Amino acid sequence: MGRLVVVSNRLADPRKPAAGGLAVALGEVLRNTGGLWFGWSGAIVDDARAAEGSLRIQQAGAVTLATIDLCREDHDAYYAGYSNGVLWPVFHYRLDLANFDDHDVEGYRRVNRLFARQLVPLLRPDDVIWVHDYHLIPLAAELRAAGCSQRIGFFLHIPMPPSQIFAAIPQHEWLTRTLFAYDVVGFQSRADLGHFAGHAGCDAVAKRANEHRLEAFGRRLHAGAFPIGIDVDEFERLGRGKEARDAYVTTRDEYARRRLLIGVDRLDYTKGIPQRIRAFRELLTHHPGNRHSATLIQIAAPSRESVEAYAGIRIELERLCGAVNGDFGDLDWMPVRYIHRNVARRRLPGLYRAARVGIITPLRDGMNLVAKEYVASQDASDPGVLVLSRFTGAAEQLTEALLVNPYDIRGTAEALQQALAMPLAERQARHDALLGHIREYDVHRWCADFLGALDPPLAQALGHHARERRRRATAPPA
Ligand code: ADQ
Repeated sequence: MGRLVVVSNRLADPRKPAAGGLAVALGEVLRNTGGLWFGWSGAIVDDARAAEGSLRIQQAGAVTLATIDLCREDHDAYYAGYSNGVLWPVFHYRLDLANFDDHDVEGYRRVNRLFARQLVPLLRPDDVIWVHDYHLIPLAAELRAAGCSQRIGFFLHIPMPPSQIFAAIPQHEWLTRTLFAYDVVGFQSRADLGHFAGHAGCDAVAKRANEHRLEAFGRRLHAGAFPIGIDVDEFERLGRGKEARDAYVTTRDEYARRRLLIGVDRLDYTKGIPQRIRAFRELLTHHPGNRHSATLIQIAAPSRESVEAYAGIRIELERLCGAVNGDFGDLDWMPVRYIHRNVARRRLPGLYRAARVGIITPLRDGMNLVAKEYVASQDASDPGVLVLSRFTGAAEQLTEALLVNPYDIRGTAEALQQALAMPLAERQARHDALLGHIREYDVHRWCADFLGALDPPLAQALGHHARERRRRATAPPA
């Protein structure tokens, strides 16, 4: 069995629970292959020469973590500039927020080349390389230029926009060409896959051998939809833990006379948080029976505060929440609790469980794992209702949620009313179906399916490990 090498912009120590399901799942595969995880350390150093000599290798159990630093100029152009100032907005259909600057794309190329240069000496001939997300689209092309012939896969965590939007990026032809240096390219949804196949047809004049095989630039590519999931077992375990139970009891008792709605996001303009607050306001306006009762807890973790397009959203949100509380609140009832902070992962299941409605309404989202975490945290005998934007990758699977158009404020408010009034039997039936999808497409299935497409022998061996793990977990004590 070959060794798995994961490359992503940032790393998470897979031993720490705060790392989340993705790191836990990748950590498990990496542990089983004695794998390597390579990425940026998060540190910014003064000059390029210091960055060049900054490779640090650490052992986290059986997993090797290798990181490099970036110099200020590269960081600003690669991370804040091209990745989060061009690719993130355009891939989320926000051409109005994209800041096309030739200077940034040079930095993006430089850092991808630096990643390749630093990674190559660490590679073994039978390694299988899995690259993650929009920061590293051209990495395989750089690795190939450096002589790598290993299997290389790429997974895009964010949406793939339709060709007419993607083509607005001045370097779209180059980006498409570099994607053909991979052996497998994975997307979150069938819609994303369709957009990519359509675009490759235009840009690369790719031939489509079958549903998943594209040919261009003398290379063959397997393109597929691999919807990411959560580690349901891990999340249920967290839910049984002390911190989650405390969070549940405290929240339930504090809001005993209220009906809670919850939103949990990074504070990002793609997450539709202002529209959500407006929809909640509309609910209170048109369904006054909810006043003194419905309470929205909106947790929005600080995110990418150095990127220009993020500056306004915090102020807008504070203003909107303040206006709802000022116009509708009373001495004993505050309609919106807005918390601009990260909540400890161990407490999240308790908060989700205490809320009658999970309101997840991004304007555009690759998948959205909060929606899945909300469902997995519910009490099956008295579950809450998921109100989900139809513009998330999750909506392709979670069709038993109340699907809404987040731009339609009145329509979203009506869905909130429907959720708050939903009879128990309907809540149970919907929850049961949703949990079924979430279990079937969990993060382990995502890993296994992607690696199955990239390197079948590796996936087979890992499948064996996973079966063993499940057998040991369910076996009665000797
Ligand atoms: P994100 O945009 O970060 O990820 P999402 O999938 O919603 O979005 O959340 C990822 C994780 O962050 C979840 O486990 C969630 O619990 C946690 N999180 C979010 N807000 C939090 C908060 N305020 N406090 C504590 N934890 C919080 C990108 C894509 C998504 C895709 C993921 C995975 O944008 O579409 O689902 O990658 O592929």
